[in-house]
Parts: sequence; structure tokens; C-alpha cells
Amino acid sequence: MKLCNRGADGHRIFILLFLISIPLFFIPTANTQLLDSCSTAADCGSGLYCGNCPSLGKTQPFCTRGQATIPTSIVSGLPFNKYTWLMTHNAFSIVDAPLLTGSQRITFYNQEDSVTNQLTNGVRGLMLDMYDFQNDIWLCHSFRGQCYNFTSFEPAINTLKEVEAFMTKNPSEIVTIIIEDYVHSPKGLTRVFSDAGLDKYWYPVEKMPKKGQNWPTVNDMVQNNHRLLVFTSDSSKESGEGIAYQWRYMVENESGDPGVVPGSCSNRKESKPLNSRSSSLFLMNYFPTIPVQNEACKEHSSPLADMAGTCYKSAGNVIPNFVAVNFYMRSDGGGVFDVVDRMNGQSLCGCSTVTSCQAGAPFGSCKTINASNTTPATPGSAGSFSGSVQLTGAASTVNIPSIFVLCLFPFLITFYLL
Ligand SMILES: *C1O[C@H](CO)[C@@H](O)[C@H](O)[C@H]1NC(C)=O
Ligand SMILES: *[C@@H]1O[C@H](CO)[C@@H](O)[C@H](O)[C@H]1NC(C)=O
Ligand SMILES: *[C@@H]1O[C@H](CO)[C@@H](O)[C@H](O)[C@H]1NC(C)=O
Repeated sequence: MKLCNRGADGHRIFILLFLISIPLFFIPTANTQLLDSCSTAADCGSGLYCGNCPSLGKTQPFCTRGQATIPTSIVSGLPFNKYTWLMTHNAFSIVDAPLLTGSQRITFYNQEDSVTNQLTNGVRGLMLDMYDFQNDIWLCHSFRGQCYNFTSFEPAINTLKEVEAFMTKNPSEIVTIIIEDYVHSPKGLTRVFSDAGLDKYWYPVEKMPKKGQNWPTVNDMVQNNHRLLVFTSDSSKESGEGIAYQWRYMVENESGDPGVVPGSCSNRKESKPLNSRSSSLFLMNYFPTIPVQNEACKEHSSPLADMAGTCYKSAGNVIPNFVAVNFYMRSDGGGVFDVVDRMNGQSLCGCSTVTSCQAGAPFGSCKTINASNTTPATPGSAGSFSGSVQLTGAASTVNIPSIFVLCLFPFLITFYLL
């Protein structure tokens, strides 16, 4: 084994590991403290959950937003590409996900609650990495485009069935799935979506606007039951299986660390420039390359709001349609939910936030809301669900033997986001 023979690189890796692990050492009893003042989301009322933000010095738990406002519940009838949706990066990569292969998992985590719960809390976009694995299609992290036992999560069909159940139960909701696609088995994706019962909601690729035109209205999409948008990173799947090639329809800003540089919002290399007008959807990535749970609340405060403004300008004053984040419910108050509400407010009704929009009122006619500075706004009842965040309580992100991390770290970094 030459894995650990890393010479000078080793130092850098060690420092990086050390920095990453600081929050892990600081917060071992955070959950007990959290329970002291607001033990459950129920203490905080509808749409909220109880959390703290140590990385901003807020160690005492307080109520933060935990659910999105569903913009179509306030302003309906506009083209799909006018709306902004919350998207979870690596939605399947869930802390404490069961080890289905029996192997220890050695990888990073990006979310904390189940996909069902994410959807219930108003997430409407899921980023899923799919691989051929064990004669099936699995959700997995990448090592040279291959899935291993120690980077695997679960068969894709499990998650897709959760999506199917949600969409069936919520017949006016629209869900977008973006696949990082390493599947080579013939018609593999077609089969897994069909086996999950998602065919009936499929938005046909031939009906997708290809020259930057508006999408149909959300009402049309619901009426036609074209409520599931699926995009793949593999261009051959569009003609081969009728699965839309993502960058034909969507511009996308850089993901990972390059995507969180303040004041900069560039397109990722596969994407056309952000200000391209030939794609009508715009995906804004906002997550660091290495996900750290206890840092996410900080990322989801003012830096995210600032970046939303930067990306808006980079894209030629177009508001992103999807905001993709890690650990979506972590914030210092309003978090990604407030940012998305503000984006929807501006694009749907010309108001500072979507909860100020009034159905049927002219653009710019805003309802006065008694917002008390930064305290979380309870989503309007029409748009809120009864679900809650089921945090697993684990305060670790890389909960694996550190010797493995040390040896495999460079590989993890290199291949994690490929
Ligand atoms: C996108 O972001 C990158 C860095 O993240 C930046 O260098 C580039 O200029 C940005 N592109 C646009 C079009 O804003
Ligand atoms: C991976 O896990 C499966 C069980 O799901 C097992 O049969 C197989 O031997 C494992 N492969 C390796 C390389 O450990
Ligand atoms: C807003 O606050 C004012 C005075 O504080 C109160 O009279 C009014 O009812 C409030 N409106 C709402 C919608 O809560």
C-alpha cells in the first residue's frame, strides 16, 4: 500500500483535516445544549426548527426557518422559468444513511434528512449522482466515475420511489432532478425511472424550450401532469433515451469552492456563459467543495444573499431558478429559505419577498408584512407543509476512521465533485 506515502503533500492534507475537524471537536455536546431552550421544532411553531450557529458565535439554539414558501401557492400561472426553487446538492448523501453494502462508508455528506423530508420541507430540486453498481443503478459518490461499496449510498430506485410518493400525494408540485450521470447500462436510467413509477409525471424532452423561450406556465405543467423535470450530464442520453441534456436547457455557475468566491459568479465549464439567452433556466450552486455541517449556517447567511445578487448581475439580471446548497436547513435565521423568498418576490411580483406578493395584483403591488428584522418568517399556511426537519443529531461530517481519511483524503477531494 503506497496510499499514505505522500511526502510534502501530507502536511497540507493534515492542516486541511485539522481545520475541518475543529468544528467537530468544538460541538460534541451541542445537541444537549440545543435541547435546553428549544428542544424540538414544535417549540418554534410552524415551518421553523430549532438550531444554533456556532460558526457565527451563536451557540444558544434559536428558532430558524426550516421550510420553504412554495411560490406557486402565492403567485400561480407564470412560466416555470420565472420561479426560484430550493435544490439540495447531493440530496442522497445523507449523514447516518444506513450502510447497505455492509462496508464502512468513506466519503463526505451533504444533507441531514431524508429525501422525503427534504421534499416535505419545500425542496423542489434534487441533485443525484447515479452509477452502474451491483447490477443496478445506485446513488453514490465518484471515484473515477465508478461506484464502490465504501462510497455507495443506496439503489436509485429507493429515492425515486420517495419522489414518486411525494408527487402522487401532492398533485400540484413540480420537482426537478439533475443527474450527475455515470450510468452506461443500456436504457438503465429509463428503466429505473419507469420502475419507480415516475413515467407518468415525466416532462417530455421534445416539449422543452430549446432556444431560451419561456417554459409553459406552472399551471399548464400541473394540468398536463408534466411535473417531473429530469436533466442528465450525459449528452448522449437525450437522443438515446429522451432524457434532457442539462446544459442545453440550463446555464450553471461554478460549483464547489470556485462557486463561493465573493463577488464572482462564473459559469461551470460545461455551461454556456451565464448571460447566454439561449437557455432559459439558471442554476446557481452555492456550496463549498468540502461540506462541513457546522459551517453551513454561516454560508447560508449574508454570503448567500450577496452571491444571489452577484449571480443575478453575472447572468444579465436574470434571477436563478435553482439555488443548490448543502445542509439546506442550517442557517442563522432565514437562511436559504429567506434568500429564495426574496428572489421569488422580485421576479414574481416585484416585491422584496414572495410573502408580500398578492395573488392577481399588478406587478409591484406589495402587501405590507410585519417582518421583525431578521426573525424567521413563518411561511404562509397555503405553502407550508406539516413535515419537520429530522436532524439525525450527528455533529460529524466525516464520521469515518481518521486514518482512512488521512490516506484517502487526496482521492476524496479529487474525485468527490467530478
Ligand atoms: C463565474 O464564476 C467564476 C468563479 O467562480 C468567475 O471567475 C467567472 O468570471 C464567473 N463568470 C461569470 C459569467 O460571472
Ligand atoms: C461490496 O458489498 C457487497 C455486498 O453488498 C459484497 O458482496 C461485495 O463483496 C463487496 N465488495 C467489496 C469489494 O468489498
Ligand atoms: C401589523 O402590525 C400592525 C401594528 O403593529 C397591526 O395593527 C397589524 O394588524 C399587523 N398586521 C398583520 C398582518 O399582522
